[in-house]
Amino acid sequence: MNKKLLSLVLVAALAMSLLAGCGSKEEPKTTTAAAADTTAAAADNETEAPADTTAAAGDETTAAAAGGNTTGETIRVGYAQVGHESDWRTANTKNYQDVFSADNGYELSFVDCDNDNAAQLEAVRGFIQQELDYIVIAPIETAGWDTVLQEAQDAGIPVIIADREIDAPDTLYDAWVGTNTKNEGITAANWLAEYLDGKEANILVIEGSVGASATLGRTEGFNEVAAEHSEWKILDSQSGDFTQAGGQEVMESFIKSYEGQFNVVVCQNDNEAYGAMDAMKAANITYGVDGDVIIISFDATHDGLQYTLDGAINCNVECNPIQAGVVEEVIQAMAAGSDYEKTTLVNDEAFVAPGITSEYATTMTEDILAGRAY
Ligand code: GYE
Repeated sequence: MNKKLLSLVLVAALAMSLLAGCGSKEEPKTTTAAAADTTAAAADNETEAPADTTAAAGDETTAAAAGGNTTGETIRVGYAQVGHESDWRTANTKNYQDVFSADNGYELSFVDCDNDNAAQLEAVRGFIQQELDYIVIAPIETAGWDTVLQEAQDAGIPVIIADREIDAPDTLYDAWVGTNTKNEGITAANWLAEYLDGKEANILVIEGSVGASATLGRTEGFNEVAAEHSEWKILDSQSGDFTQAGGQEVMESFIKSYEGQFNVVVCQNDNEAYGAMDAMKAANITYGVDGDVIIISFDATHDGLQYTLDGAINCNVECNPIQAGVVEEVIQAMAAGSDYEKTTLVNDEAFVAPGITSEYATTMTEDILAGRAY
């Protein structure tokens, strides 16, 4: 069993499938209060798949995952991946390649869709044509899925939506595995309110890719809390496409328009934060715990946490890319004809720079960084 996966905390949702015979009758499971909060927040978010989840804390569980294919026959899985825009994405891809390996009894058809919706639809149609056994999709955007999902269903191929969410009715896919990005946005804003303790915030937001549920969720969650703070002002919010180059470009243009007017930069992933830091450095703007500008980031990848440990990023909200083991567990249950969870949330936490203590986040240490493999 994969060690990393053992450390995942899952919230398993009740969400019974409308499809006869699909879904689990098990109680939802959670290990921490934070995980229960995650579920409750998801239930508030209309655009998200976990809206079906029921917040009920119960038994403890860890992700029993990456156990390998026990059916005795090779299982052919297609994975339509978003692209390779970020360190998070690279880690997610590697995790799928490790879990769905030939040694584990799988044949993985992996397509890097390079953030192109049309390419992603084409990839899924290719999987249908090849009559693969299971299709996994990390959807670039929330919209536009109904037709192709209907095609997969007509072909009798089970579909698992992973990482991000879609707008389609949940009768059109079989399971969903991912993180609650709205809750990540709420955590970031709650931490900021705690840190500022009533002081003014003039905020610039570097959003992720347009139309991605990770962008929509983080924005919605952050804005919901921001709306309760009359002392906060969001000066501007632009997409940096989840890339370092995008983050740098947006930050350079923000500096031109708002130099001297902002004290908070929210980057919706670590790579954007790296680009934003480069742009601020070049403009002699100081940031981090000893600087003039507070930086908030998302993902908490190894390098992002290194910057957090160094005090350059004040707060980094985790998003766990290690999800393939959970997807494999669902596929193994489907193959065995057993019950499985229709919706599985992979839990996230948040980290803050040394010297900061928070009710919403863990203070970074060398040990935490040493334990972060991706
Ligand atoms: O935060 C970002 C990636 O969908 C949660 O996509 C994922 C996001 C992640 O490119 O780095």
